[in-house]
Amino acid sequence: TPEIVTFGESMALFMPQEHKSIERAATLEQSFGGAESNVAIGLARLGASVGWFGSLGDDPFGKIILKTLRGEGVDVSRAQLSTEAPTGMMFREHVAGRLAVHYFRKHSAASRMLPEQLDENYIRSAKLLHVTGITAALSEDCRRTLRRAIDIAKEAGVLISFDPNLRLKLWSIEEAREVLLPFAADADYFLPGWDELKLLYDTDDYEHVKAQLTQLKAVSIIKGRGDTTVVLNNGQEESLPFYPAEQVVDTVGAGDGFCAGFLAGIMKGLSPVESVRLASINGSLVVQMRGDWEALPEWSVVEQRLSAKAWVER
Ligand code: KDG
Repeated sequence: TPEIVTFGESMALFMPQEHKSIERAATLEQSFGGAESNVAIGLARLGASVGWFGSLGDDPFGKIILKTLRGEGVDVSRAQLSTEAPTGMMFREHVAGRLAVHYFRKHSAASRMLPEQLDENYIRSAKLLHVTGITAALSEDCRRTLRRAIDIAKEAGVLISFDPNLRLKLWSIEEAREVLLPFAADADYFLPGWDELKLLYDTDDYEHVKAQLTQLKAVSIIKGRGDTTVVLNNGQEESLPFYPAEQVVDTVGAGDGFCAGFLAGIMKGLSPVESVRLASINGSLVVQMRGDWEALPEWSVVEQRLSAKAWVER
């Protein structure tokens, strides 16, 4: 079994070349995305042992997603191609300079995931289970599946990492709060963005949020408070600067790249603070190219930047 196991929905992704709107684009470029598979690819490129599973449609999109993940070295032995429902799709475009996302995923294969389909031993024999709040937003069945996977991991002493990945296109903030905060309470590593925390705790007051997070058992990694990441670990707080990106082309996937770097660090036995350094380098590389995961670096690249420590001490 892989050391890190993750699951969720991956979708075909279509977007115009350059920063165009769909209405103005004659052709669309094809890729795929999905927060958890983005993380899995990131981990595999850093040399970690990782498995991703989920349901995809038995269609060209599902097939190329599986083939690509397999080619990246992600274990997909527990993933399924379903003949009952299609692979979900998403479209991204730029309208008036702003990124817009359109989902076509309502009755996708992934949204029909069931707890009974989980391979319990696969989860039990991992060291860490990584999940995100997107899965909880897909359907009642997916929410139960997520709950079950977390319970299996907890019972077996498998570490849990949780990225809330708030997607307000999929559900309301009220619903998200009610469902996501209990999941956060089960996590060993909680990786929210500061913007997400403000919404989840319904406040701009950092001290208040900090007090809430301190009550969780998790090490909390708050991404993007200003241009820093804050590590809250057992009442200790440490702030680290973002690794500077030479150019920013596409910020989608930055959080997943960050997460992959962080978890790779933890699996290598680094401290949470050291893992955030790695995470920050990884995240900064993702934003310099289009697509969610294409620009994720290999370990040698990150290692080189990690040893050039100047940015840490500035
Ligand atoms: O983090 C990037 C993801 O948002 C993207 O790949 C699509 O998983 C996705 C989602 O549900 O929004």
